[in-house]
Amino acid sequence: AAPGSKLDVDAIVIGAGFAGLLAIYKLRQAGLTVQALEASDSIGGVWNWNRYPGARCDVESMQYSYSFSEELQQEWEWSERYATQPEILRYIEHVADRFDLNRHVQLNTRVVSATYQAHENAWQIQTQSGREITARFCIMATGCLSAARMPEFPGKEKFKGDILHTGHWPKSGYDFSGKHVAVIGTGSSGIQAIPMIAKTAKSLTVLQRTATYSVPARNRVLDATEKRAWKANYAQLREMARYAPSGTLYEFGERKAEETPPQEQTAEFEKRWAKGGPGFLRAFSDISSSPIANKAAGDFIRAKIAEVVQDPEKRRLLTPATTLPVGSKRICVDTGYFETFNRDNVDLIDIRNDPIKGIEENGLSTQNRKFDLDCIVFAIGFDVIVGSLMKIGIKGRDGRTLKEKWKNGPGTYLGLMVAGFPNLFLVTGPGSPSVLTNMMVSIEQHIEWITSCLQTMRQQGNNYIEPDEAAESKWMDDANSLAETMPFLRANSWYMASPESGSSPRRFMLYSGGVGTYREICDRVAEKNYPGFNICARHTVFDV
Ligand code: NA7
Repeated sequence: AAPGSKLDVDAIVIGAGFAGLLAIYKLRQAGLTVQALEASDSIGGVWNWNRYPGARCDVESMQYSYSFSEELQQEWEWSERYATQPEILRYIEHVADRFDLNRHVQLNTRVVSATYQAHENAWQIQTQSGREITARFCIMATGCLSAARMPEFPGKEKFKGDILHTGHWPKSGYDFSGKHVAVIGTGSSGIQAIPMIAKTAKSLTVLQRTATYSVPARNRVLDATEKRAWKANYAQLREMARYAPSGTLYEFGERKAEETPPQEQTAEFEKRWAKGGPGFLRAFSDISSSPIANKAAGDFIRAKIAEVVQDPEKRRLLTPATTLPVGSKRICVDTGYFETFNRDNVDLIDIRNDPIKGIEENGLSTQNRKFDLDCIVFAIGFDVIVGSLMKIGIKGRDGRTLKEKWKNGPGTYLGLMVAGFPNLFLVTGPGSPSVLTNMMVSIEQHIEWITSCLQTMRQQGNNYIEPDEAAESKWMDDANSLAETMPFLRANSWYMASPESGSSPRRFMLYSGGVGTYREICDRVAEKNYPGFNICARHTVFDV
């Protein structure tokens, strides 16, 4: 900590995934002392927990990596277009070693509470083992898709077989061979795991609540020429990505689908389908803004599913409803997902109409059927965006918890800070572009902004920062109004704060104006000396 301070460190970072490790690197570079606390026995965050078969990133590997070191980005060799979980984890470990970050990380340390102490102007962090650490600043690098959701299915404890969650996969792996397996959930994780599990399991029963849009990944080995082309222009391409709508570079279609003749529309969609990846949604400039264009994209995917899936009933069930806009839920990217349902050992159950009744000793029952199982895989997702924050008892300036403060929905200023919670920074939290973006680009933007803010404060002799209630309310209202203008964001999805995530009424949780515009807003706030924030110097018992 600063000379003369009795605090343990200047900044505590909670979590040692991509965000936490970058926070260590940047804050240390800025001259702050840092301690990161990580609940797991290894670093990597979601890439440490999500070890299920088929787990890979759906942002291309050349774009899903750190940009802070030119040497790093030149030297690291990604092997495939979309990196697998083990390769991403190897990358994270390489970065941690190369930049000597591990010595700032304490593993096996779950934080149970973080309490702001006004008389010390510091955060007191308590770990599960009872240790207390004090720091002036606290950075919540806890992830936005990291708190594995596990609703109570009646009878779960009676099950004699194995229960797995994609977001909390055993490090030792799991052998499905010869087993009767059920997978619950068909989001990105389910869609990646299902084709892999089907290859070895004796039988696989997929329990689907909502049919999902998915585009083929067309994953492949990255060839040397392609990598060279990226690397020759890396700095420039990264800069473009920083201002791209979602922080990922695609071939952005400039025409509107609404103004394109049907045959040309289909040709463009075909081209994108053949290329693979979420760039499909960038075929035309109006897919997210025009219901007609959006339906054209949806119809194209529906027709592709119809071409692949042979069984008429499975085909019907796997076809996303025309009332569900494409992109209202994060689009899935798959390898042979729909084809998997042509296998003899794979069955599909519609749990929207035949809901799960309960789990028993030997399997699972829906209202109408019973399944004998050796293993149940929950691919049901996460308590998104706020989940990992809610797991920690965070108590602010007035002794109020973050849970109480957010009981009618989460609120932040710029997605970065919360009124009543001084010196506490969020990364990819509510009110930020977060899961609408390439997470690496968002993480780098947040951490750079926070670091520069703390440096400025230090230069000005300040040690206290808190956003105004008014700035916070306006930010969240504006974010919600912005989302209301985008039809595809009005559909039900985990982009919405719902009563389950503490919000009543339902509200849009994120900033949807694009990562580039968001960056410009944040930069402008910094340039103007932080309007909307109260920044000052507090003299405390801890300072000499
Ligand atoms: P998602 O995208 O939240 O998907 C969860 C899936 O599980 C989805 O199909 C849900 O159906 C289903 N689900 C959720 N709760 C239940 C219950 N209680 N019963 C039955 N089915 C349920 O999570 P993923 O892990 O796949 O992906 C999350 C992100 O992580 C992904 O976008 C990547 O960026 C990484 P629903 O659609 O809600 O009806």
